[in-house]
Amino acid sequence: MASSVLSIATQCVSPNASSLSINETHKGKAKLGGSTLRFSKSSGRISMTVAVNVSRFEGIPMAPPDPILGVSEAFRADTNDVKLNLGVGAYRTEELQPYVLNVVKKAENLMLERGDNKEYLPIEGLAAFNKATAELLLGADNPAIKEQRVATVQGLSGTGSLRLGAALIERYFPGSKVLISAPTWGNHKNIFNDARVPWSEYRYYDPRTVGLDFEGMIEDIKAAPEGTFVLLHGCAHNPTGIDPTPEQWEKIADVIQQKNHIPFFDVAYQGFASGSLDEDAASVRLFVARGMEVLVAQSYSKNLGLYAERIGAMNVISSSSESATRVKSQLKRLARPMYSNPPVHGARIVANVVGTPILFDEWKAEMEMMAGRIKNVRQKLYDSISSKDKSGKDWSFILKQIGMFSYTGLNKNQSDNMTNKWHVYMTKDGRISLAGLSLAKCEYLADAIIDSYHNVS
Ligand code: KET
Repeated sequence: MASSVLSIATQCVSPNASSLSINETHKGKAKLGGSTLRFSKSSGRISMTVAVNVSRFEGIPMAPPDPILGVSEAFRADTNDVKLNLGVGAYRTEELQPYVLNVVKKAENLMLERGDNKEYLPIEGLAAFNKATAELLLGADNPAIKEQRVATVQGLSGTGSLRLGAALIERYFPGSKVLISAPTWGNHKNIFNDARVPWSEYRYYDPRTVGLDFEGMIEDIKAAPEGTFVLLHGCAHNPTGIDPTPEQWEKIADVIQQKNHIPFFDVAYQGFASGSLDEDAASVRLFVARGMEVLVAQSYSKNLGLYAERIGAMNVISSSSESATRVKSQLKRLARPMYSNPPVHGARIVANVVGTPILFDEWKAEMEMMAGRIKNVRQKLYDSISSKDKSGKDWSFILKQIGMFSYTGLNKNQSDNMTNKWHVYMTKDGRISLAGLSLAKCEYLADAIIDSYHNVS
């Protein structure tokens, strides 16, 4: 890198004499071409610094836009009225507006009435939140909770919790690998890369059947060296919207158990897949019921609409309360130098909603409403596409997929056409967020998909 500062020091005989004549009025600073000369004079020594307009950060290259959040930036920059943001997985109303849940507003009012303070939380987060979140995940009467085998630490939403889990792996399982589904949520690989945890992929999606490649998945998990961490999406797999059946989950658990692997669940959509919190946690609970040790990262971004509050948790379910205590102490140790302690606002909202029976019931109703709206647009999109497209292509995969997304099978060029020609913003892997779609826009989207699919290779 080019040096950006040039210093010249001139030794003078007398404090007032100088080989450079400095006019009192220009003392301190002068312009020379595009550069700035700075003078300072002390005890007979005049030093002159030339600050050249070359940044010290010259060697830092431009980062590419984020494949998901970068789509929202591009959407904001588009001035066309027909534009549609189906990039990020964020719930919108039928009017395509962001939605703050009523239970969240009620919980916030409760907090105001109580006049809660803004003291630091402990490193592990709000105790009432940690209790509520583990119970929501595992069921309040889960033996693992009763036996105090669950180490729960409040995290910076799903991402921060995954990052904490990755840091634990890096520190205490050096050399261990994480197996990640192909494809997966765009940020998983970044998280493990930055935590310096090696990863590889297991087969998951079969483009021929537009379904789960179950045989491939099992083979790849079997082939991984013993003690591998297997990253699993608890429900509503992102981006494919394809989940294993309960029977397939049992078989996945069999292989993971046989191979002494460690399951690492990412639970970002509890309640959003089926509309039921318990049903959506069934995969995690099945593994825990077998007595397996499990890592689980949770997020409240989607199911409580708390995207910007950054609230989630890292849970480690261990085989003994002693090891859970030790694991928790280490999670705290990892968190302290990273962000010290987590924010309180979202934690209080979750604790209030989950811990107040009336609010909890209301939350479930609101979640069903959100999941229901997504199901309605899913159906309408399918109806629109299948009535407009005369080519005979089978679009029924749209109905089979679950959760917030539809994995359309559109390739990068076709996805580019969706954006460039139709102003439909989506990720380049062909994923569209149905949570950002309204019934009114389904026909338009159907036209865009049909055009992109048939007219772009
Ligand atoms: N896991 C999965 C599978 C996931 O889809 C997301 C977010 C997260 C974790 C993390 O969310 P957090 O807000 O950190 O709790 N996914 C959406 C948003 C994003 O990419 O950040 C998305 O896929 O659009």
